[in-house]
Amino acid sequence: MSAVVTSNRLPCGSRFLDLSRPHVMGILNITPDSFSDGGRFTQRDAALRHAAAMCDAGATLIDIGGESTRPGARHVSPLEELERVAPVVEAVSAELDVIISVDTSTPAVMRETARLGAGLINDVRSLQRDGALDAAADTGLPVCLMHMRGEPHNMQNNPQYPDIQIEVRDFLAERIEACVQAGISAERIVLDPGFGFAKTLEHNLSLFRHLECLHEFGRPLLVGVSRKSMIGKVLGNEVSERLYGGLALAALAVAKGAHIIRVHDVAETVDVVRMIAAVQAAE
Ligand code: 9MG
Repeated sequence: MSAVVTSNRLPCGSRFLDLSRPHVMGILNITPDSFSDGGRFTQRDAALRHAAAMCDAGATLIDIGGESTRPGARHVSPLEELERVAPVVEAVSAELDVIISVDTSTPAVMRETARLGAGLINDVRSLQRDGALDAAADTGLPVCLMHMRGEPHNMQNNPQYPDIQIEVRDFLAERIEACVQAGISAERIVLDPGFGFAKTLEHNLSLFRHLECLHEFGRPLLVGVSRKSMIGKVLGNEVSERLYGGLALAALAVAKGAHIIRVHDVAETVDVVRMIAAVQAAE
């Protein structure tokens, strides 16, 4: 059982997300070197195969992104982002029974992918780009609002807050209010503290420890920590060695009432989430 939200059904375009249990969201990054050095169709087909494998492994959402949010990533124009993401959204929507989340801050990408079958907008910039609030409102889709200060290229330049819990809570409250003013009802909002975005290790650990505080908004929580540096900093390991650390955090997040866990390693995380859900459902 996940933490209390106002309704147990989140409408996501033509599908619903059942919030009475936790879900795993598989990550599908579409960058030129993600899948192959072949042509556009080759890349689309490889992306579709990867999405299908994640669905088979138990993902109920697939997060498709064409603009990397890693520090130092190259800026991608709206057209380039759309050319990366749109064919994959279209193919996944046609072929797979899954909720498509689009990882974007770009209004044109929100509008076009909604038309092609996306069910959720996942914006790490919380709809702060010009035109993003209106675009998201027009799609009618739910939106994931995430805490971040600055931009991915400078967000890790010595982030400081008097109190990280208050910082994240006040930021999300302000973005919820901006959404409501723009015509996006609170019932369409998912919240995310933004692990690894403009935060030190201490910020990340403290936020995680007090994750329950975010239930005060009564909205579903999304947690993304898969393979992130907070795991590497604690365990002293490389990206390729962070599976167990990520599973520990996934388990903790679900135990603290998170509704959506965004991961690369879907099969392993689904086992963790299902096992916890079984215990939570017991008498
Ligand atoms: C796109 N992306 C990368 N990390 C993320 C996280 O932690 N949360 C969300 N919502 N999106 C993320």
